[in-house]
Amino acid sequence: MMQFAWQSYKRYAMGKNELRPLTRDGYEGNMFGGLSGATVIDSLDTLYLMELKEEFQEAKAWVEESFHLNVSGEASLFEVNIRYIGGLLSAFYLTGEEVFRIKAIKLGEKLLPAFETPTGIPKGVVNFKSGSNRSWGWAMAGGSSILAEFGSLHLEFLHLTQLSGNQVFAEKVRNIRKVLRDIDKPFGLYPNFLSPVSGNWMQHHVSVGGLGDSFYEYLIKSWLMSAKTDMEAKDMYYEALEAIETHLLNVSPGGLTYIAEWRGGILDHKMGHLACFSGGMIALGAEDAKEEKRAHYRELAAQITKTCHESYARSDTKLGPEAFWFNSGREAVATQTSESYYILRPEVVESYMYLWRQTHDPIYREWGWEVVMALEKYCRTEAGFSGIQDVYSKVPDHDNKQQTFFLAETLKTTFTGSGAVLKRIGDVGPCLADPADVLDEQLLFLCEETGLGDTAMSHQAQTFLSTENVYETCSLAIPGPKHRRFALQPRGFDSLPFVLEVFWFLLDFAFSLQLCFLTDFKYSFQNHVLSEMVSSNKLNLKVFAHTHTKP
Ligand code: DMJ
Repeated sequence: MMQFAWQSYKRYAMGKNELRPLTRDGYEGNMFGGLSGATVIDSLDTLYLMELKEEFQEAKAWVEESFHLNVSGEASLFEVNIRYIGGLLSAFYLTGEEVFRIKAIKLGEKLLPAFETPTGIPKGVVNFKSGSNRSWGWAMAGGSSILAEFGSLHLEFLHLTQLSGNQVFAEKVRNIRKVLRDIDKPFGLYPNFLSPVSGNWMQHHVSVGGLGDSFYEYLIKSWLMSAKTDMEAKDMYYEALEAIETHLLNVSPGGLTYIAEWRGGILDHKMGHLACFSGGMIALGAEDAKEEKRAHYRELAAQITKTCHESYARSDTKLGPEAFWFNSGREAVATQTSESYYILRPEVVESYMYLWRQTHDPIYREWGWEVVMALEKYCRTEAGFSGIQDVYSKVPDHDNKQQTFFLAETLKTTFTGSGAVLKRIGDVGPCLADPADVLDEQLLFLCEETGLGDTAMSHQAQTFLSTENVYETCSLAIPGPKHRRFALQPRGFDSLPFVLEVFWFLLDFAFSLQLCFLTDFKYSFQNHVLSEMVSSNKLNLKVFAHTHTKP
């Protein structure tokens, strides 16, 4: 899927911000101030992590040669930060290539005028030419900054300081933190609109979805990114979550847990697709919560994620709407056509990924696989992936946009949640850190072969070995004298005659890339033990190349 999305973009829109798959051309949009190539830059880490080496080199070459910063339009501070600076920083940390570091810092400097306000709370829009700034016209008549926007700069800006030595970036976001920490909060909640001039809330609308969402995410991730030293971020996160739970959390008559939106004490019983990232966030944060709250947060995360899955399961396409409601006897469905669209968003699969990693419950991979299938069926066009206007119609009405976050987030999250097994087959990682994870004696033998230790058989291992889906596994040719390939065999064939062996070898060698792509996902979702071990780097994949599995 990633290869198809990338190749389509490259073919029809290389260097533009986004691909329009129906018209087969590129689209620049009006959020990036004249910057181009948002898809290239947002995709860098996904390409790298998927080991799509050729494609990554193409993207890198484009950044080196064609990503120009001498632009003069109006840009969204938030969007440029998350897509361009975030993309460049990730690429730098993965590769150490200077080009990414230098361009990230230069671009960061171009955003600084947004912070020239009486409070230091940045405005949403910066003019690259004049260095002036303004708030969005739709944000309280142009007088307000948005919580999710100015609250989602902290991670990148700290790294800009670290990589440049220039303290200004860190100072800007520390000041935002201070304003938010010190201000009075209604019932401990953070409203979405704040005046960058007076530093007062402009309206009491609170949401974990649009306008608020990533502010909360950045708090818990700031805590984690600081190696758990940023106590302020930690405290702010858990306090905010408690207030959200007290005032926004609800359970529907049908038993679905959801986070409503709050308007000065009145609830809108709706949840946006964007709010579905919160299942993953709460799961992530559960680890460092007070002992007595951990199990509760894990359960809450699971319940919210289940609700978001319901919003997908209750549609005809098995993709979820932009917003879904809990009222008038309806639950987890959109109530208006204007909220029935799906634009390739990542939040729901992101929660599946976190929940999978935390619980190892295979249901999250089943759900992830459902999304992959639905994307293939309803969002794939001849020239790339597209959003759809109505998730309740089986006849897709494509919106003609392959969003950058589809490659940067949706596919990456699906991939990392799947374990990404076979693409990393050449890796040599630490094997079997935990003996309880060992699968069988053959694995033991192979682990010894790599010199990595003693093992014992586990219950999980037996479950894995009795999983017949193993036979749907994709294959790759594995180099090295000690390594044989892991054959793609038709179900029911335990050992194949030599001629067929050769045939299968040639077949899967020739088609490995194409074959792997889909079977990889299916395999990964279904065979959770293997996938998890790989994704948590407990397993040397070459071991599995030797593993003989039961039918
Ligand atoms: C992404 O651009 C980011 O994750 C943002 O924080 C909110 N969600 C969109 C994709 O839906």
